[in-house]
Parts: sequence; C-alpha cells; structure tokens
Amino acid sequence: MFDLTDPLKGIAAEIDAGRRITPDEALALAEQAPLALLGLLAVRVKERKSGKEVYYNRNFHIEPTNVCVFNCRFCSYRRPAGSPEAWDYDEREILSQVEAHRDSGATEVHIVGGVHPRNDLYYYADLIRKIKRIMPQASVKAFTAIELAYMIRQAGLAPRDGLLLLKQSGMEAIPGGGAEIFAEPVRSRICPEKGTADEWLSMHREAHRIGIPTNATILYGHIESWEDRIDHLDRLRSLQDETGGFNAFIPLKYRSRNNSMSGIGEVSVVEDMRMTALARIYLDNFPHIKAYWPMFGKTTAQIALAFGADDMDGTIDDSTKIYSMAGAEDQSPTMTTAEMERTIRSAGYEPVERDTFYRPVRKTTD
Ligand code: V47
Repeated sequence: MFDLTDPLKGIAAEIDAGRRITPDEALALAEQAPLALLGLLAVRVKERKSGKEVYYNRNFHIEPTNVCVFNCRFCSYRRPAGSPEAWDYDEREILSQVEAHRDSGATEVHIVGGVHPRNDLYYYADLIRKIKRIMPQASVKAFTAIELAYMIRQAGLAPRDGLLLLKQSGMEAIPGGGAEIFAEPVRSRICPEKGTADEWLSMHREAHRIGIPTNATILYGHIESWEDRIDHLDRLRSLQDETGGFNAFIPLKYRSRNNSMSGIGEVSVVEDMRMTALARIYLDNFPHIKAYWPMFGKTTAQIALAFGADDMDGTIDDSTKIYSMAGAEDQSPTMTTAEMERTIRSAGYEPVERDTFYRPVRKTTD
C-alpha cells in the first residue's frame, strides 16, 4: 500500500505484531513515515486497547489563582501578585464554584493553577475536604507535580507524607501538567525556575506507590526536537513499566498567543497528528491517549481520534482559562454531552462516558 524503505517496513510490521519499538525506531517513524501510515499504526494500537470506544467525562476545572512563583516562558496565564489581571479566589469563592456544579452531573473536579506563594498544603487539604463535602459523588483530580512539590516542601514534609495527607483529604488522582519537556537543555530555556524532570517523575512515582493514579503530558511544538520528544516519551514509558500508575497521556500543543515565546509561532495540524500517533505507538503501556479539545480546538481533537487518541477529556463548562488566554479556538470552552457524543460518533467511534478511573458511567440525561 505504501512505498516504504525496508527499515520502515520492518518497524511497521513490529508495531502491527504488537511489539514495542525502540527510541531509534520511533525517530525513524517520526521523521520518515507517511502521515497516513502513522495514523493506521496508531489506530491499530488504540483499537487493541480500547476497541471502538472513545471516552469522555463530565468535568469542570477550578483554577484558584493565576499568581505563580514561577515564570514559565510559554505561559500566557500567569500574572505577578498585585497585577490588575491577577486572580486569587478565596475559599468562599472556590466553594461557590463547586456549589454551582453540585447538580450538574459532573463526576470530576480538576484543580490546577499557579504555584501560589502563600496557600500551603494544609490550606489545600482542607479545601479538598470541603469540596468533597459538597460533591461527594465527584472525584478530585488535583495539582500538578510542580504545585505538589512546592506546597509539600513548604510544609516541611516528605513527598510521600504530603501526598498521603492529600489522599486522606479526598484527592483521588493527579493531572499530568508540569511535565513540559524533560530534556534539560530545553527545559532550562522554557521554564528555568520550574522543578526538574526528576522531581516531576519522582512525585508521580510516589503517587503511584500509594495508589493515586496520575496522567502525564508533554508540551511540544516550540524549540524541542523529535529526539527530545522521544526522550520524554521514553522516560514516561520506563516509569509506567515500573509502577503501572498512569492512566492517560496528553500531548499539549504549544499555543503561542500572549506569552514571551510568541515569536516562535505554532506547529501545523499535521505535526499535531504525527505527535499524537507517535505517542500512541510508543507508549504501549499507557491505557489512554487524550485529545484535549480546549487546547487543540474541537475539530483537531476530533481528527486526533483517527491518529490513536481514545479520550476527549470532558465537558469543561467554560471553567479553564489556560488555553483561551494562549489563543486557542474556544474562548469559552464548553461541550454538552450530546455534542461530545456526536463528535465521537461522527469520527466512527462509540462514545463512553467515563469517570476519573475510566469506569463507564451509567447513562443519565444531559
Ligand atoms: O503544564 C501552559 C500547559 C499544562 C501553555 O491530566 C500550555 O487530564 C500549550 O496539564 N500552550 C497544564 N500548553 C494543563 C494540563 C492538563 C490539561 C488537561 C488535562 C490534563 C489531565 C492536564 O498546560 C501545563 C503546560 O504544559 N500550558 N501554557 C501554552 N501556551
């Protein structure tokens, strides 16, 4: 069907037979494989894992603050304390956002924001307890490894003890943010103040050891190379071999509006699909690959389902600003469950509403 070189034919046959590929093979695929072949191979891997199903959930985000002690060059969202565009919701305001979703059918509250200089581990543990009191039926998926490392260090605790405290307070999962690019020469240019790759990986390892599932991300499409992307995937695959604690991998495309790297521009949708497919193929031990529509836009997220993604994330209900502030298509990101299901069906897949742990949710009305 394709006019391929012998090495590419060999790699495609390996993937087709369900075997793992090496970093060099991944690089050959990334640089040389026709886009359509990447799609076919990624879908083959996806359908071995999740058949014709594509998942979504009913969720909303809480972004308690955009004040952050770090100043990542790609971030369009962070503001210094005291800036007119900074927000810093107090507990009452956050809990009223939760109250507003109490009867929405949401099964997940995703909390992520700036690394705040003042709010500490005990504040957040208490906040999670209060959120769970309002919405006991929803799972709290909260804080990037970078936020966790900061708040736990400020409290003078070991990572494991800090995570145990949050788990006891109701934190049931950890999102994948803060991973950016692990390769140090790039990481130190795009987010020099942020915790290291090892800090990110060891926080996720600790979480997995105490039974907290997590996600992982990559921020791609800026100054990194394919070698850097594959190195990133390789470190995640190794940790997953060790712990099995990751649920989903989310390729996050660098969106270029209103940040100090804006001059770089953005990569093409073709590049997005190559990245999505390669992630699906390389991360053979990750159950799910997410097409995160508030970042990709709805159309590109739908196309990503033909390149191995099997999860569209959630309904969101206009509750996240990270991507709209960076120039994403949806300035008030919201999808009804009906729209979500139509989008998945028209891509040829069977929509399944899931909870945070990928258990199917009993059907209710929209
Ligand atoms: O770590 C910030 C990224 C992440 C930009 O686990 C940017 O289910 C692109 O991790 N262009 C936070 N990306 C969001 C995140 C996430 C999102 C959805 C689902 C899950 C999950 C996790 O957002 C940051 C950073 O990599 N980010 N600015 C930007 N300009």
